[in-house]
Amino acid sequence: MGADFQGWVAAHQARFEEVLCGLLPRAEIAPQRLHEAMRYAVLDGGKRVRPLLAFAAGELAGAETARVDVAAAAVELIHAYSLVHDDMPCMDDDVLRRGKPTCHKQYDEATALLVGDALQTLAFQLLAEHRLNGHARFPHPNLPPQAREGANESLREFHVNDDAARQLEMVRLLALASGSRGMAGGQAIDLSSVGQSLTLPELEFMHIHKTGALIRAAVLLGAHCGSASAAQLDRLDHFGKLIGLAFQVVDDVLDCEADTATLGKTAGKDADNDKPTYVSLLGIQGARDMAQRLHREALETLDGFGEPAQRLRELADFIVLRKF
Ligand code: GRG
Repeated sequence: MGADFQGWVAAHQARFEEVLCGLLPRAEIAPQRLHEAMRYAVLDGGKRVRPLLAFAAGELAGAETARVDVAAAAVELIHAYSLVHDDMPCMDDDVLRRGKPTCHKQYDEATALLVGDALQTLAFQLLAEHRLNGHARFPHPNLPPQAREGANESLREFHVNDDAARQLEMVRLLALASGSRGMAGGQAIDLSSVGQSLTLPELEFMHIHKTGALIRAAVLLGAHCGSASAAQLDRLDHFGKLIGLAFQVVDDVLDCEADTATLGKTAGKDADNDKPTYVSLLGIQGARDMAQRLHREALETLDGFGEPAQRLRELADFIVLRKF
């Protein structure tokens, strides 16, 4: 991974942190504890892989960064909500996430439940309100005065000239990816598969939904912020599907091979919980081979896009080669 790519990642991560900071309700606003817990769950942690995919797809489609910010934030809020709920005792029951206590440990279960609910609805609120009437509403009214003057200055009043139909399509895409035919459905299958032996197609179906759907949506939403053609969107959708699955295969390998400190979450949970994974089905080497194959196929779908797809290629490399 080149220094240029690392610089791109670091710059986007830092800038996006400011964006999220401004879009989340301030902790001083009532209900303070809920807002503080929402900020705890979202800010200061995570690789931001989904937003980075949205930014890279947006670059390919010639989108303004400020426009992609809203779509990327919506996806990341859905992701953060899913992690908060997944960590709760009724699901995966974990105590560590992103290197710090899970939300229900830091606060309490009822608060964690509401954090997830509120992050999910905020995601759709952002997609709906930031693209209306020709102008985005940055800086967000929740921003404190000093932040309005500072970090989000570049986001102020960028012109949004896309039509309401495209905005609606983005809301639809994110809802589909998050709901029972996407992430929540995949999670339901995951919870019911504990102690079961799944076939490879069954495992794939589960992960294409649980993990893949949101990653796929991140790519598509980023591209929708620009001017990708229907044929390009189809190819990007296929790229998102392949790289989303590769992400999960690598996640299964890391769960076996990496340690808790590196992952920032409890390692070895899948085996402890007797969950079917790519490693349990294919062995470590088989899972690694599968990740390589998915990576190769994902890169092939980008053939023909040329230089503008370079960041997507590099992100695909990162997803497969990552160590955390
Ligand atoms: C609760 C509806 C609902 C869904 C939960 C995403 C999920 C579904 C559960 C998380 C469990 C898990 C570990 C899934 C494996 C893949 C995954 C989503 C890992 C975490 O994503 P990263 O590595 O996390 O992008 P960071 O912290 O970097 O954002």
